[in-house]
Amino acid sequence: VGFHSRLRMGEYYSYSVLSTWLQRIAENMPDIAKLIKVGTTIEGREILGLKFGKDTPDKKVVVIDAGIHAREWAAIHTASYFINLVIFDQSSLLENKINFQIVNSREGDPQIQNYLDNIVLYIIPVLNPDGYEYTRTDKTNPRARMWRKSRSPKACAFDGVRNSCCMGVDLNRNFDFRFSEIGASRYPCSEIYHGPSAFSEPESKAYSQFLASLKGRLEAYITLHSYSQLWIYSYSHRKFTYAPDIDETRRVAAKAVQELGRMYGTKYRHGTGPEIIYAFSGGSTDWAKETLKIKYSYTIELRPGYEEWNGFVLDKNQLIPTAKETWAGVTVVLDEVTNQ
Ligand code: ING
Ligand code: ZN
Repeated sequence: VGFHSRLRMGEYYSYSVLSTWLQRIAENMPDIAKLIKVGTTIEGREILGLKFGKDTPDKKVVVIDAGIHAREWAAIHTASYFINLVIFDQSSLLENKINFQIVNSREGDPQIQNYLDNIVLYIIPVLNPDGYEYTRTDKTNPRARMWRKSRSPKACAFDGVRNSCCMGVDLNRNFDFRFSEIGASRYPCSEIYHGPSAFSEPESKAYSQFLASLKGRLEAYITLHSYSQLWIYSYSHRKFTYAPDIDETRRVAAKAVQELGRMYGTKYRHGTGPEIIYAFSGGSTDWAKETLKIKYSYTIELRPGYEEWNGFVLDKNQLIPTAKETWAGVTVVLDEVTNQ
């Protein structure tokens, strides 16, 4: 437990380690980071995040999240890496101050300093901690690692043959955008079960309220998933259905995937869901785009490419490169918001 509140990157951590880490950062660096509590999960875990930058009412807000789907560990690592990037530079600055300039100065990254001075950035690395813990801990069930949904209690439905009962809701089908229309299932045993009604789940409900509380200031919302190497925008329930600012949305997405690819040559495609993978409804970005009128609302599918068979298990040596290139793409959006 050093002053830096550093967590070694390139590793996977339990939710309790990540939670303690977020708390330490907020305690050690109160000028830079504040702990935020989005809500409580069905199993009683706190959904925690950090708020970076001094909050004044005129500042624009950006929210980045990950881990709405339990098995998408690379996304959780990437969000954690973003936190590490922001605090690493800041902690070296702070340490210099605290040690009265005795320590050699390592300049903070001016780009990150620019964000901290001019916008408010929230990072919530694990939206579905119950599901995440289930994928980590239940070694008795080999399928647990591939769990996607929340851990809400069993619900039952007659599927034509029998009455089937299963746990969990796909939280990225539970938002109040064209709820249950397409690419979602009404059967609780499906991986894409949308739940009994929009925002029936404490996680999605609390998160929607958190995002709604930022309405008017929220300029960008980015949710990290894996995998397929895609940069997805609205709307995804039907082909050729766009928000009025689609040209700007596309322009920034194209620039982001170009910047991302510059680092290691990773190839991303961009488009709406039905343009590049499949149509679906009830997801967080489409809800945010429509309800909160957010300028930039993106779902990012990280490495590996869609041709990979089981990309949810990403080799540890790919974690840092994945996070770094994604940051390069995300800074395109952050720069748009900061400098406009
Ligand atoms: N993918 C997203 C999902 O929730 C998605 C895919 C997002 C499709 C946004 C269209 C629009 O199904 C993963 N990997 O969860
Ligand atoms: Zn996902």
